[in-house]
Amino acid sequence: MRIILHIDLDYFFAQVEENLNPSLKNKIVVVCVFSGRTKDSGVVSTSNYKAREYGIKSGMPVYLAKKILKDKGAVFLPVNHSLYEEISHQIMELLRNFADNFEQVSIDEAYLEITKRVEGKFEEALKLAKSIKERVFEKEELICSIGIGSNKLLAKIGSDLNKPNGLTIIKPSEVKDVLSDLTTEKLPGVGRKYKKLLDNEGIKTIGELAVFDVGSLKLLLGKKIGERIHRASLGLDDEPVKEELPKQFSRIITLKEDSNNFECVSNSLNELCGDVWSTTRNGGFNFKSVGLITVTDELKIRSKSKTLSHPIVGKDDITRIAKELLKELLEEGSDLRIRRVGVKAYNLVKDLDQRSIAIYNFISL
Ligand code: TTP
Ligand code: MG
Repeated sequence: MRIILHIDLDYFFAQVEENLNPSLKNKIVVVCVFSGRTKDSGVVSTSNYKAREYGIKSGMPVYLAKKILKDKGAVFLPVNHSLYEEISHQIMELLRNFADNFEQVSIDEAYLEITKRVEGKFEEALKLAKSIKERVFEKEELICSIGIGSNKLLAKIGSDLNKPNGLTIIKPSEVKDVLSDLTTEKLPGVGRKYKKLLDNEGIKTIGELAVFDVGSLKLLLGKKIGERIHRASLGLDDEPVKEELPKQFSRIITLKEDSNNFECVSNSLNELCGDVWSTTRNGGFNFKSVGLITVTDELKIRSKSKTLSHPIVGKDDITRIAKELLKELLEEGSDLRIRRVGVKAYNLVKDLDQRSIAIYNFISL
């Protein structure tokens, strides 16, 4: 039997905003994609749980959210996507280490196949999930929800059941009990369109769906989808966790104080570069590109990168390049104060043998 863990960060973009500006923590926070046409045109990207109490949802027009939250002291912020992506990378790299097989499915969501690691035992999976939650919080102060089950479908349903900060295990013996009273849209794959078709047939719950005639379901939803949804309603799913090679390795830290002083910031680069170097090498990779990422005191991302024609072969090289990039960056913007600084290695190349390294060393001399 397999054991799969699904993790989804809670109110991700809004939680990042709260962490960057803790005074938001007791406020209603709505993160918006503004279209720029008028002051209020655009849609809600996400919101914190305080906003959700008022019915605020992703995709809702901003003007409507503002109308609902009028006089509630709500804070509306624009999305800062590159920042969320950097934080997402940090979390995904961390999570990869806990998995036999790892599949990231969105900016804040991933599946971890953990069967071998927990020797097929749910009690061990629970312990692992708790330590994952602790590490995610230690690293980026983010809370998340985790679901564990014998396949991806059950793990995903589980992670959604007790949000925020949930941890839900659905053991094989509990599948029927847990699923039967859930409404059909809780089943991954049942979107608004299919829910409506099912509603029209009087099917409201997964339990009702599970006993609905398969032939009629195929006629209603199409052969392939009907079959898949029927199996899903019984908690069945054979989809493997699809391992993908990582695209980059990175580390980012928050400085003790915002700074635009080269010496202060570059001191942190020694450790960051050392870490990135060893994780990349331990993962069996070399890399051709080094990126320097900074988050300014105004929470803007400013980055610079350098790509070489050959893989980087020494720890000193990544540190030297990162420092050069920092120097260039500081020279470009004198008013710039750095709050977070990070380094990434990308354009990864699977391990080189010693002979190729010697040749590259020779070329780069
Ligand atoms: P979700 O995981 O769906 O939402 P969430 O993390 O904000 O809230 P929770 O998981 O606690 O229910 O999506 C992750 C991020 O993706 C979300 O923070 C913002 C972004 N997003 C959009 O920009 N538009 C959308 O319609 C959705 C659903 C998400
Ligand atoms: Mg989420």
